[in-house]
Amino acid sequence: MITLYQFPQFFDLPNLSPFCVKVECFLRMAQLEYTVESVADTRKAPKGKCPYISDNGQLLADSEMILDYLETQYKINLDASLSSEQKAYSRAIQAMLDERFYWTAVYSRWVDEQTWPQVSKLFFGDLSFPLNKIIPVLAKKQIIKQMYGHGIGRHREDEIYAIGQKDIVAIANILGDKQFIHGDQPTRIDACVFSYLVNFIVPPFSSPLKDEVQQHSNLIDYNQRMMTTYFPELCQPD
Ligand SMILES: N[C@@H](CCC(=O)N[C@@H](CS)C(=O)NCC(=O)O)C(=O)O
Repeated sequence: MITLYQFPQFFDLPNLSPFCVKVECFLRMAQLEYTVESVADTRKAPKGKCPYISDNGQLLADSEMILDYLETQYKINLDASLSSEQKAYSRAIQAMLDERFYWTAVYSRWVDEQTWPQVSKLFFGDLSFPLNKIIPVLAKKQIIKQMYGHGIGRHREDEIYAIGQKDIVAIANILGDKQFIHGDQPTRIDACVFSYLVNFIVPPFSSPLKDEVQQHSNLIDYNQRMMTTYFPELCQPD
């Protein structure tokens, strides 16, 4: 049995971590059975991050490596109908989102002074004094350090948001009027694209990135399509 280790769930959102949403969405797309274990502290995770899975006594970390493993182990191929060129587009989209766009999203939650008080309360509000004063400051410092190491943290706020907004426009243009990224059928990359969009559409955190997503009706419709198909239990009744 597969166990997915991911952060606790908030709002009507599969998860606040896009990487966790990607893996859970893929498990559902592939119709694999799994259970979820909630993780609040990633220090014991195999690579110090979420998500990770256990399967047949093996621990596996990193969303892309987990998907690769599941494809091999369970003979899943959601990309069977794709050409080599389409598979290459998928890889380029995934790299854009996971390796760069992700950090603009992190900025919008952890650094932007408009959103940080809400995020801090959500993540650390239950801690007792003085931990509720110390831990958020240390965690935020750590994130700022990671963003500086990545390079994105060296830009001004308006520059960071401009990068994120251009990435959102690129995704909206790639999707166009198709149902899914590669046409009428969902493929592996849809788990990744959805994981980011849903993380702007559902949580009540305002940011220029959320505003940008909301300007593209095709992205909103796509998100709704993915939600009703794969996470119907989180959809509000009309
Ligand atoms: N490359 C990893 C990235 C996972 C990742 O960055 N997870 C973040 C949450 S979105 C995390 O666990 N951060 C906790 C930490 O860095 O201590 C993947 O694809 O799974």
